[in-house]
Amino acid sequence: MKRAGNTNRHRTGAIAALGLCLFPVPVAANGPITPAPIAGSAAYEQISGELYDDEAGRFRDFYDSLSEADKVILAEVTGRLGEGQHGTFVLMLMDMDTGLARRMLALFASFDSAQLDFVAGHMSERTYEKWQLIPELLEAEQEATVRAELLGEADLNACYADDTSNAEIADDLAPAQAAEGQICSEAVLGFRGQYWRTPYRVVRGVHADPDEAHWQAQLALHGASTKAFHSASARESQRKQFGRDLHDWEINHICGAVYIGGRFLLTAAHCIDSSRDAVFFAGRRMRLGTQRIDGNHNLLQIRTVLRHKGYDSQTHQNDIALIELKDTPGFKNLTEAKLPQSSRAGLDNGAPLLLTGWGYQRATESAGNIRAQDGEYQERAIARLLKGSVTLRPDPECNNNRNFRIRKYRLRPGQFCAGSQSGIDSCRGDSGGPLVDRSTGTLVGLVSFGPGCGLAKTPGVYVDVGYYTDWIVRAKAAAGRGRANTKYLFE
Ligand code: 4AZ
Repeated sequence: MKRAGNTNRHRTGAIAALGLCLFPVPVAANGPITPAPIAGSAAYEQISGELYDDEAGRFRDFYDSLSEADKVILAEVTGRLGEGQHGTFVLMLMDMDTGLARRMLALFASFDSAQLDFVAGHMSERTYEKWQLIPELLEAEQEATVRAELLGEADLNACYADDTSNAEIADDLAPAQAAEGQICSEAVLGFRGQYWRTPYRVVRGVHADPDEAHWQAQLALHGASTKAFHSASARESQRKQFGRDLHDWEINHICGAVYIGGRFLLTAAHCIDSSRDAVFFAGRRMRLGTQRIDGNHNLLQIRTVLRHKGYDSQTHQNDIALIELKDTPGFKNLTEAKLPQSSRAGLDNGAPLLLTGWGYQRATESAGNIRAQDGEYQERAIARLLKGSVTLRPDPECNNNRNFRIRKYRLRPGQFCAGSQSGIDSCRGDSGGPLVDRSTGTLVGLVSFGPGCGLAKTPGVYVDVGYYTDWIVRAKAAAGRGRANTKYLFE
């Protein structure tokens, strides 16, 4: 019988530790007694059944050395693993240094049953090689850190993979947030990259440099009128959807947006919900001049919104809205994106474009599906802005693309598609955000929709901002004439 992924499991020197007693053994007057494994103990039988004879002998000694509490934990963990993995789990423990094995069991003992379901559930989807990343992390980090990483609750942005200074964006952050900018340990990076496979962002993007894309803005929920999104029942459904409790700042993320100068921004029409004006204006803010969304910094009030009257939620045509702020923003790290003069900013197919956003990061067949293609949960949003490079694609490439055709998607006037060979793509939560021609700082597109995200050879669909040049000019003029705290449809 082949055990699930148990190659390379013997590490030199590790087995020698087994001769030692791992845990206190009850001592009787006439010397140590070794209690036999609980007769009929389902876990013990199950584990032994997956071991070769020599391993089963070692396991018996190991099991005898465990405290009753540790036996319970061992049963709790292995009971949640898959067939063939029970034996592998104890082999991993037995191959470890005794102190580390004790810490492993203590770590698992610290989880409640829902957390154990989560952690063991993910382990059961992974092979022994991936499990090895857990003790490696435990050797390098405090238990609290390992807990957070295993539970998928770690703040992915509390430390960074590179050593680039975060000084520019740190200016805009509360001191507590600015102080977080540390470099991740190798163990943490290895764990995230190999166990969670989350080095890719936007979909397959990387963190934006601190000095770029300063036109990027965010439409966020804010304040008391957003309470419904934070209620116990909302949290419960978020837990079901995302597999964990979300941070408030993640819940508050709605969409991307682009600063175009003065008091104005553009976003996607589908980002503007139909809530009553009083609710909308009290509970929405624009965040500008920062690449981080995990805090209450850089939030400005909205004065009016002009949503394109021709927006069609079926075809996604005219997916554009103009946002007017109450005040002109004065942030240091703010650059306006230039508006294009013509359709597609006059660029040829193949032109490279800079995509940025805080949205979903995993490839998925449907952006409405919280589970990614690999079965993992999506992160609802990422705290620090991500970027990727895509190129402008010819229309027929998308109209003939299988993933477009099976969904009956066709490009309409005012839309274009853009993608990358390596599968860099926008996804849910990036909507309304920019595609910019880096060489000129010209806004070319707004993230709109697409067939899934990051699917092989499948571009995403963008609003052709140049197609709406006239609409934007007229909308800006009309916004000034509109009443404050009012959303308008504008043709
Ligand atoms: C969305 O749901 C979405 N891959 C945005 C962009 C893309 C797909 C979906 C493009 O907001």
